[in-house]
Amino acid sequence: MHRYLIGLGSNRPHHRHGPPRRVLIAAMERLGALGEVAATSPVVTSAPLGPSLRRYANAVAVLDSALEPPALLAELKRLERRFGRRSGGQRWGSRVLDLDVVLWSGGFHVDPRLMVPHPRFRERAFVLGPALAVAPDWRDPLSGLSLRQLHARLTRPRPLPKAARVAGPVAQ
Ligand code: A4P
Ligand code: MG
Repeated sequence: MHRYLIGLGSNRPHHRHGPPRRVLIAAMERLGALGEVAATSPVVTSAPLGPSLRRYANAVAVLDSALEPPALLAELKRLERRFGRRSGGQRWGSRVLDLDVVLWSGGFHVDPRLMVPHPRFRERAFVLGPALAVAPDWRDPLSGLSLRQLHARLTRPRPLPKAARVAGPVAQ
């Protein structure tokens, strides 16, 4: 059995489920077909990163599954298509449903089709915020930091490095 942290995003309504927030709630239910959903986060909304203009709804889910990472990715892609996502659109374009593997209990998984940990999750408040609600102590195998620590780094202003403080204000 493996444990996965799955990131969910949506910035297009679905004809039956409705607005992005409802899409994510429906998708989190459907994840149960792939194993057992141990926890789901609240849904947050944020401005789009990238070219799309529509606001996003994001959430994360903790999924326990017997599937190996490549098989899980194939199922996640199938689920995206079932929610009406078309393949071949613009990268980072608007989408009904995006499912990413953020972390897994096996540490790293590196192949051209699937990189875990997700390469960009450490800079994303819309992943780390929801993740804090469900798995604050899960450690990123790359940095060794917990999700709580990664989130704090992202949201709390940090003091300047000591050298910069000693040097005083920089001339304009
Ligand atoms: N792939 C590699 N690693 C992974 C992984 N860990 N999880 C491959 C999932 N897929 C992974 O993904 C392209 C290919 O990445 C997959 O076929 C898989 O083989 P995609 O979902 O088809 O395309 P994408 O989502 O447009 O690209 P990408 O690079 O996955 O983008 P992201 O990182 O998912 O970012 N702004 C806000 N506010 N909220 C968002 O959720 N999301 C994105 C997309 C941009 N801006 C956003 C948000
Ligand atoms: Mg994606």
